[in-house]
Amino acid sequence: MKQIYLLLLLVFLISSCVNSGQNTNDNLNVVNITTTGVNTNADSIATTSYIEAQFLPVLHLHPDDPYRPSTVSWVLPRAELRYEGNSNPILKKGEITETNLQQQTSGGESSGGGDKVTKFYLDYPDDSERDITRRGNLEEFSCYVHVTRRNDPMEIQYWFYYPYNGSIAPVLDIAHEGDWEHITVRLKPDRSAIDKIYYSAHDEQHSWWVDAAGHVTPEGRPIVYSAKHTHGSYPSPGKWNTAAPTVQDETKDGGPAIDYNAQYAWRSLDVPAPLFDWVNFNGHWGKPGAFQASSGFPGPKFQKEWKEDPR
Ligand SMILES: [Ca+2]
Repeated sequence: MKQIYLLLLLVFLISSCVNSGQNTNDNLNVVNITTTGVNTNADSIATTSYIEAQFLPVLHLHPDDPYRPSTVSWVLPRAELRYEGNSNPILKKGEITETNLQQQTSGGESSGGGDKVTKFYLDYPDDSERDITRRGNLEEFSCYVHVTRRNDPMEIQYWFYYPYNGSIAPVLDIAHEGDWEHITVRLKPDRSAIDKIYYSAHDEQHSWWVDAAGHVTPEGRPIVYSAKHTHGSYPSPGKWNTAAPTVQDETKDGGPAIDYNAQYAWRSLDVPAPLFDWVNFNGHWGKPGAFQASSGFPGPKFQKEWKEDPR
């Protein structure tokens, strides 16, 4: 059976590429993973990758949302790295790489590692490309995978990266750059199918564990609806209350749908590899706003759900 897993993994790795085929560095990186042989848990990387690949989501985007997802590798060269209070960027547009993003120092802080969110932040310069960057790129996208629980039961997160979160609030502007969203699947004890899906929308009061029945594809993969502008994850089309009394999220059929399995567009964040060094970036993925909801979010590893979703 192990040989089958390894063979399947090899097939995945050979065919793994961001769907435009432009991201050759990612491909090289993934191939390297197979040779490191890192095994930090009871399951081998091959086994874990095999399981992760069984439950890749299908993401339904809102037909009227101008702000689409993309990949980290597409966005980083379009951004600059700044530190709150400094007038000059730490790294200018075109200088950021997946590795150097988390190797900078300023204000007595390092931009990588630890468990504290720092004052570093990514910003899209105010030039002719900013609006293009904010709108994402459906030609190049990926979801990022992280195992939060190995056993009893196994839980796997699938993270989506959107360069920009539009505003839905009529009064309070919650638009911000750097929008990270996720779902989590809880597998049945034999790991053959999904038991429940955690749809993370906004706060814990507006995020839910939902029985998988009715919310999976015929192959048993999770179906996710992304809300217009906010990109909160929901189980179906509709309107959804938020923490703000008169403000609702909306999900809708009729927009583009991303099948992350069909596109072979996914990456594990749990395997050490240079082109995923960015996961250790401890700053914000967008510039600070007037308040938390209007500021760029920290990356997945620096959000509290990274350790475990509410249960
Ligand atoms: Ca959001």
